[in-house]
Amino acid sequence: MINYKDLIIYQIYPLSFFDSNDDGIGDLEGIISKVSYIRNLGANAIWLSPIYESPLEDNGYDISDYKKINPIFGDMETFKKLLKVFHDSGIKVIMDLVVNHTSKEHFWFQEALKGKDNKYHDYYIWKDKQPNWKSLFGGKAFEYVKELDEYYLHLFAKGQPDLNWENENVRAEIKSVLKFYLDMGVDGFRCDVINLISKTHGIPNGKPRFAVRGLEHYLNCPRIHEYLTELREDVINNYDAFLIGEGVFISPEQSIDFAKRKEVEMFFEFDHTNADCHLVKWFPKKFKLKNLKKELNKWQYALKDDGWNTLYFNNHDQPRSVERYGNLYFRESSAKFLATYLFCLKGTPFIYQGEEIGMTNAHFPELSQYEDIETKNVYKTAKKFMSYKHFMKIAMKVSRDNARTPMQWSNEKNAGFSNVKPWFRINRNYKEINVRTDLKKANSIYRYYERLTYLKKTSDVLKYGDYTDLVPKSNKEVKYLRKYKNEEILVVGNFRTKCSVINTLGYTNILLSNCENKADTFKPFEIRVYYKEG
Ligand code: ISL
Ligand code: CA
Repeated sequence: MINYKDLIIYQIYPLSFFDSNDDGIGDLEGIISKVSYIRNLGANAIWLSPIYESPLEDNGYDISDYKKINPIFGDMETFKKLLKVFHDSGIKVIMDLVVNHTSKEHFWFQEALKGKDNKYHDYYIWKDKQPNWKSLFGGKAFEYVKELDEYYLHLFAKGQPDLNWENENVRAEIKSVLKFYLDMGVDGFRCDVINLISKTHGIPNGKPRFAVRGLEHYLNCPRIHEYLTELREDVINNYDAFLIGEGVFISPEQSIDFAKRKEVEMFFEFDHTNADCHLVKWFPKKFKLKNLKKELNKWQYALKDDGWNTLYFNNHDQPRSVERYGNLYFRESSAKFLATYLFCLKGTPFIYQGEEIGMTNAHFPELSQYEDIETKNVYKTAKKFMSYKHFMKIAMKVSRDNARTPMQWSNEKNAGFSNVKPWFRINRNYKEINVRTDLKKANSIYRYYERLTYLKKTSDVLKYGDYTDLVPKSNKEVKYLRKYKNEEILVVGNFRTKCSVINTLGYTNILLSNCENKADTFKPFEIRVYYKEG
């Protein structure tokens, strides 16, 4: 049985990971060639962002054929090879499952457009009159189709029509997709925006003055449990597999509810990503450590006995944490600090490609340099009330493209990602920040992660211990306890940019630390993990 509580999951964004065949785009052979890199880091699972056939309007989160691999990444044989190679190395493979919507190029949608009596028309959500819902990518959530004189729902981009889960044929199709990959040996799925798949029957208008209009009609709506239970009982539970949900605006109580019903083992929550913004990242506020702690603590305490946490700072949608929360002047120590803080909490940790070498935001100054559909769409709305200059100032910090630049493998041309011009710009700092440099250096961020992943995997107290934050209000220090049976761990860190004396409560045995230092005075961004027995 897979114990998902034992996993350390490395997220791969295939477009930007490694190009094996000189077309400037990352691919499956590229991922295969890096298996030892991932194994040596200590990850025992990978999550692949979507690799299915797709027009890539939303970089693969718009699927046009669930049972085909996008030829730019490889083919089904190469995917089977990838599965074997990773499994042979003791690494589980988790795929991304995007079933709230498809691409508009999907055969089902193309058929749906042919007429109201086409079998596939009801696979999507249509209305004669346009409800007032807003898209999560900016603008309206409904798009008019002249030939049908109807509007279809797209919670994301226009090219991502929402599937109608009320239609049992849709559910049967999705189950067949799950079965297809589970039969091949896939170990689980990260389920994209899974708490949005059920909509209020009839698609009524949303509350008029609500910021995200329509939200109350698709967020955790009643049939969600019925749908997920059906997937579990008819398919997933026949395999040794598990689900990670992406839970838009999900609360700890809801996450526990899903876990107790044995529908989704764990969720990506979003609360802690609001430590530097007002609800959505486009309205930034100054980052404060105590705001981050407040949200992480809320989840740590609430899921003490039931449910299970995911631990993440980075993914393909989030700007790079080393500069979002850390400090670029202390890039190495603050990257290690954040990793330690995160990994020693209770839950399954995630590493997003490049995080293990402290990759930073891209800061592209012009909108024309961006690829991300969300960034471009949001600008269309934002320009009505802010200047281009102001928008770009925000985008440089928060755009999803900050996380999507090609992986920096070496200081060679194109950062060693590809021999030809890559599909997307490389971060200018690749000569200094890259894997080769980190592998050569004994105390690099990568080398620190090797120790951290080992510690997490081999320590029961880090996996299962109770958690207590000793300084929840502090913006300057991290200090928390983990306790399990007769073992204790104390994590203590100095979040200041200057040295500081910190009381380590009599603990003396340091298991891991990002500085060679035992003194009472902590260096800037120094963090230590202490251990005590009995
Ligand atoms: O990225 C976000 C904010 O910048 C989120 O609102 C994001 O759109 C939301 O978390 C859903 O994300 C997932 O589904 C999207 C896709 O674009 C994201 O990449 C994916 O992680 C639609 O499929
Ligand atoms: Ca390629």
